[in-house]
Amino acid sequence: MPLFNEPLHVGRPNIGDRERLHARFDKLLCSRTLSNDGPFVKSLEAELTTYLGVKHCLAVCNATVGLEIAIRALDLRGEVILPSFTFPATAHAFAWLGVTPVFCDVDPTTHNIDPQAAERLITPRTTGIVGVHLWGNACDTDALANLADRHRLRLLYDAAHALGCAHRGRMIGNFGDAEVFSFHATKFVNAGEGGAIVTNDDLLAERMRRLRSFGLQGQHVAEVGTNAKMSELSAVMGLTNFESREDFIAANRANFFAYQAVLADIPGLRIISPTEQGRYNWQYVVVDVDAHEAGLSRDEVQAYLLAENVLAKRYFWPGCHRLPPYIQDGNQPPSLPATELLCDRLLQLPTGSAVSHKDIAKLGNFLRHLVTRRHKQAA
Ligand code: T4K
Repeated sequence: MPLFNEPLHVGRPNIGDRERLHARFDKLLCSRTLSNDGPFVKSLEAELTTYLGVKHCLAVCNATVGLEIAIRALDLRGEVILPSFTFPATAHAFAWLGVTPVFCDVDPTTHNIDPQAAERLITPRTTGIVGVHLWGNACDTDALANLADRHRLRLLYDAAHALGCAHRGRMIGNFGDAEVFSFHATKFVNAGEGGAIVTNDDLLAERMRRLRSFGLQGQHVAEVGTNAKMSELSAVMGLTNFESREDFIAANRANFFAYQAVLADIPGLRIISPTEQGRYNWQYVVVDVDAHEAGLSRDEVQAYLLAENVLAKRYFWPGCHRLPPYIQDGNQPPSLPATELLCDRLLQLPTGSAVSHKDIAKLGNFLRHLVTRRHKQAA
């Protein structure tokens, strides 16, 4: 018998107040307005604008397409520098539009793009830099802004993980030219599928609004656009879940500290803490596995957990620079030592409102038993 009868997932969706959800769906069905800038999309955008303290918020169908809209609106071409240590969507958004992603190494402590390494990758073809606020930890926004200014580059942030996180007292969403959030099912605030682009730049917002809806300016097609609109169904889900955000954050936070306590003295397992105090969404529980100290590799730990019905994740393995579409013409992938290290060592454990402290205690004790047994075998 596995340790858990029901599988324990990373990314099990949080569900907000069901009564409100049902009431909103009823209203939606009665209204027969299902898309095209409907009232629920507008409400979600208004809520996010206030919460983040930004000037403009555009709800979109998902963060990947949100990135694509921002890429077009910022006129990014040629080469763009971005971290390899991210979900493939970050790189794909560029490659999809014919922009070459140039993969940069990350800072091994923050797991975010290393601005000095980024500077070394700038060529005459570079038009922009992309920071990913991984696990909700802010990038070095000052250094990146400085770099972008000095080289006249655009600066875009993939904030898919970072809703509800602040950097030095300022909400993420206010950095760079634009930032893109994800409301995918696995994010702590989900719309089923969805995302939002935010910016404080009026002209950019106007252009992105056009691009989101077939290039339409009023009734006229002003330029080539796409369809990146969020449906009213997603907005109902997003709005209702957004209202429960503080409950979800509290659950994530309590889970994080429960994991921290239970993993505290297990040799070779170290839980990664947020890089700064203050507002944080705690939506990923990231553990660094030191194979030498633990006596087991990250992949072995993952396999043992899987046998017990725990679907831990290897975000992000392999690094984007090692994915087949980015190894062209038999070229060797670039040397990104910090990225390689993190790709080989990090493991994400289940959290969110579907995970109980009892589950965490059981899982932690299992990991302790696993490492102790290995140490005894080695002695
Ligand atoms: N940038 C970054 C840095 C990102 O991390 C992401 C997405 C994006 C951009 C793009 O955002 P979107 O275009 O998606 O808005 C998941 C998500 O699919 C992906 O959105 C997310 N990042 C990434 C970190 O995680 P997978 O491959 O792990 O998904 P999957 O299907 O294995 O699901 C994970 C676990 O969640 C499973 O064990 C089952 C559980 N699950 C999943 C879904 C969809 C459920 O229990 N219910 C569900 O409905 O990528």
